[in-house]
Amino acid sequence: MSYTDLREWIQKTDEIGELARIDGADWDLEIGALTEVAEFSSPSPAVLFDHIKDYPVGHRVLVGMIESLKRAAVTTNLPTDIGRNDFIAAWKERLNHPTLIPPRYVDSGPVMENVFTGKQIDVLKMPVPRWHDRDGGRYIGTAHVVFTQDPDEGWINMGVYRVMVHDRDKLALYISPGKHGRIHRQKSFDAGKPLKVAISFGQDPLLFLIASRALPWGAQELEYAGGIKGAPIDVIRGEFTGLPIPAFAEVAIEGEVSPDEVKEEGPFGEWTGYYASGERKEPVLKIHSLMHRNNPIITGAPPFRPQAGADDCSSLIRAAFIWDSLEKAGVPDVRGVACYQNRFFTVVSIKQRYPGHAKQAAIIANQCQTGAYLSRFVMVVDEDIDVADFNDVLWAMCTRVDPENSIDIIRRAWSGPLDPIIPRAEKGLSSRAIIDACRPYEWMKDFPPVSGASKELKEKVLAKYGHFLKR
Ligand SMILES: Cc1cc2nc3c(=O)[nH]c(=O)nc-3n(C[C@H](O)[C@H](O)[C@H](O)COP(=O)(O)O)c2cc1C
Ligand SMILES: [Mn+2]
Repeated sequence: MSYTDLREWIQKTDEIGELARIDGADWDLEIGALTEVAEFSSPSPAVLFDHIKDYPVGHRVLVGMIESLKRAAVTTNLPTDIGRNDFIAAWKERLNHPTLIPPRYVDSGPVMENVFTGKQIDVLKMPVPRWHDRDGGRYIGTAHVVFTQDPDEGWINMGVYRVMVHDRDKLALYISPGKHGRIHRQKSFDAGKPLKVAISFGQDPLLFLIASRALPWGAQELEYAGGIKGAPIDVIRGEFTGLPIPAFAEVAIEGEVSPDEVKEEGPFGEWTGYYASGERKEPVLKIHSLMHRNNPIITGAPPFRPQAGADDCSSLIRAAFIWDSLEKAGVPDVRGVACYQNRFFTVVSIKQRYPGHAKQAAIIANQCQTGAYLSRFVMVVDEDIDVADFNDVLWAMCTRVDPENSIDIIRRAWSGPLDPIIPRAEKGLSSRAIIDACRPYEWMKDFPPVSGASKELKEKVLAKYGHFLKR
C-alpha cells in the first residue's frame, strides 16, 4: 500500500516534485482561475492552497489530484514510471479480474476530531471556493464522495455529484438522471422517505477516482477501492445515516435530502465548457452533522472545458472501461481505445474479422455503461491507426469515411441537462454519430495501399543522412 490518507498522499506528491503551493489566494474566483491555469499548463501540478483570504491558516484546498499520469499511478497503486498503454492495460486487467476488499468499520478516526450538530454546523467555516464567475453559489463538492444506499437492495454506492452551499447547514446535491444516486433518491422518494446521504469533502484521492467511475449497478465502489489499495478502507458508521464515512476523511457530513423542500441549484461551470444546466429547483440536503479533522483540507476538481488530448488519467481509465465492456460483450480483436474531449468523442481500433464487426464495436462502445451518458461521436478505425495519435485519427476519418455511407445516427440516447446542444425545455435525450472509418469490409483488400516509406527504410536513411537534418 503506497499511502494511507490524503495527507500522506500530499507528502508523496511533494516528494515526486508534482506539488505546487499557493498562499494568499481568495476563495472567491482566484482559486478557481488558478486551478484552471494549472490544469491547462504542462506539466500540470497538484496545487495546495493555504493562507486563504478570510480563513485561518491551515484551512486548505487541494486541486489537480489526478491530472498527471504519475500522480494517477501513485493514487491507483501502479508504478510511477508507467506509460499510457500500460496504464490502460493495468486498468483493463483490474476490471476483468477485480479484487474486492470490503471496508473495515472502525469506532473512530481523524475525521471525528471536530464534530458539530444543530446550530453549531457551519460549512462556510471552511474555505469553500466560488470556482467560476457565473456559478450560482460556492461549491463544496467537486472532488468529494457521496454515499447512498439502495433502499430495496441494500448495497452502498459511491458517486461524485456536485454539491453547492445554500447556507450554513443546507446544501444542494445535483444528481443527473440515470446515475445510481439518483435512482436511490427516486426509490426513497417513491416510498415517501427522504434520501439519507453521507458525504466526504476531502479524502483519499482514490475514493474520489473510483466514485466518479461508472461501475455497474449494484457494484460497491468501496470494495473496488479497497481492492486497488490492497487493504480495506477504514470507515466509521455514520450515527444518523448508518452509512460509511471514511475514517481518514478531512471533512464529512451526514444529512438527508427531502422531497418536500426544493431550492435553486446552479448554474455551474460544467465539464462541457458551458453553464448548460442553468439554474433549476433541486431537493435541499439538510445537514444533520458536520465533522472535520483539525486544519481540514477540501479537495476540489472543478470542471473546465474538456481537453483535446486523450492522455489525462480520467480519459485513460474511461478507455479501459470501454475496452473492458467491448471484451465482455464478446467483440474480438480490439486493438485500442481512446477518449477525446471527455465523454464526447471515442475512438476504437479493431482488426476487422467479419462484416459488421466495426458497427458492433461502435454501438457497444457508445452504449455500454461508461460510454452511453452524454456522448456525441464514436469512431471505429482499422488496426494500423494509432488511436492515441489525433493526426492518425483525423487522417482515417478524412480518407476512409464516405459520409453518405459511413455514418449512422443513434437517436434518443441517454443525455441530460448538462448537454449544451439540447434546448433547456427538452433536456434528457440526444443523438450520436457512429462513424465507421475502417476500410469498407467488402473491398478492403482492394483499398488503395497506404503510401510512405517503411519504418526500416526511414531508420536506414536516418542513420545514413540524419545529420543533414540536424541544425
Ligand atoms: C469532478 C466530477 C464532477 C461530477 N459531477 C457530477 C454531478 O454533479 N452530477 C452527476 O450526476 N454526475 C457527476 N459526475 C459524474 C459521476 O460522478 C459519474 O457518472 C459516476 O459514475 C457516478 O456514480 P454512479 O455510476 O455510481 O452513479 C462528476 C464526475 C466528476 C469526475
Ligand atoms: Mn455506482
